[in-house]
Amino acid sequence: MKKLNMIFILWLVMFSFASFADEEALSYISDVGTQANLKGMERVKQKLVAPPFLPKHQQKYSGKPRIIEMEMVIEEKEIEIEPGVFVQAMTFNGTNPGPMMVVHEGDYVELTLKNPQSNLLLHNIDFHASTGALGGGALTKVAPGEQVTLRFKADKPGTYVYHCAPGGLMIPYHVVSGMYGAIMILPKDGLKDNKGKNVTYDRAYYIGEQGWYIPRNEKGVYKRYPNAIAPYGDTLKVMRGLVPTHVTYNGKKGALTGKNAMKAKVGETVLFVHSQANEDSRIHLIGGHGDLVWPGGSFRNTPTVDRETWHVNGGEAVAAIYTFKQPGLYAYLNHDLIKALMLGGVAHVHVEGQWNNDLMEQVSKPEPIKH
Ligand SMILES: [Cu+2]
Repeated sequence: MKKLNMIFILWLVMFSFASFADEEALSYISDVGTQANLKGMERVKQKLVAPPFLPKHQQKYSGKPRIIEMEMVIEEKEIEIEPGVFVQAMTFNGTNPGPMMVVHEGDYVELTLKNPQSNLLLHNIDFHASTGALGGGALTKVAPGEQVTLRFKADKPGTYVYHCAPGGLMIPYHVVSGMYGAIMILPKDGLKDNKGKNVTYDRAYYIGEQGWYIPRNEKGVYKRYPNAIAPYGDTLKVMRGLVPTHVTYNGKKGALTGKNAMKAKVGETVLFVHSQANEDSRIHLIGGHGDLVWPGGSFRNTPTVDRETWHVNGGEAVAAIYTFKQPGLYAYLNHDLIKALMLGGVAHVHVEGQWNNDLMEQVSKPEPIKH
């Protein structure tokens, strides 16, 4: 009972602290300002899907701007990020990361966010792609049992993170508990290379990198908790060390390796969108490259070419394109190799096709050194 009271007080403190910034942000919002003109605009429903997949979309869209309606349900749920290691995750639509949204420049995103009664905490959504009201965070606070609908204009083509930001220390706590995802806003006339020539992709994958900060007991065993707020105090202590205990690519160890590896064929061009909502990351495709990488995630930036490793700042999503030229298994990882191989930040791409001996050949097999 005492513990429950503590949780409630804590929740109240966080809630009241959080509301200062919101009141300030909300005080600017009124009916007097510029009105959205949505008359006659087509409404399209987008069915969101679990990563690493993207919802069905067109790479080019030359029509009039549309209102893209989507819905996300917040789920507080325990997930096993590797065998025997559990976290009380907070998620958009039950996955880590949350689903990728795809719209075109000039479209309006109209999101209905539901926080079911079965959850314990207040949540919201801050879209880095949007403008105003703390990225929509001030307008989307929903307590358990509530829903809210936010509309924003997708006027910046690029890939952008969205995340929960309920205020104060709850912001990093919710983000490191898994509550983020990404949106891709495609230019109407499609993606362009560094020379301004159109590029298209045959497949697209979305990888969300997550650092977890899991408390241990006196014996060094990772602790398990009954709900999303119970680990708060312990987790904050681990967070203060700034070093995650685990890093996952799409929510758990093995989510994108082995039989879950991403797939491609020789000759196919693949778009990879990588997001990190908290720590920085350095992406590397072992045996391949970033043929085109859009710095900072903006499609307005000229893509850089032939990258060996590319940076994803904590709080951004970055798109890269690669055309596979050789079959085999590729590791896609954080080239902070400690994070990749000791903490878990790795995915695989399994590529089918014919080997090209012109690009690489084993001239002689390993054998004893000849004198
Ligand atoms: Cu949240």
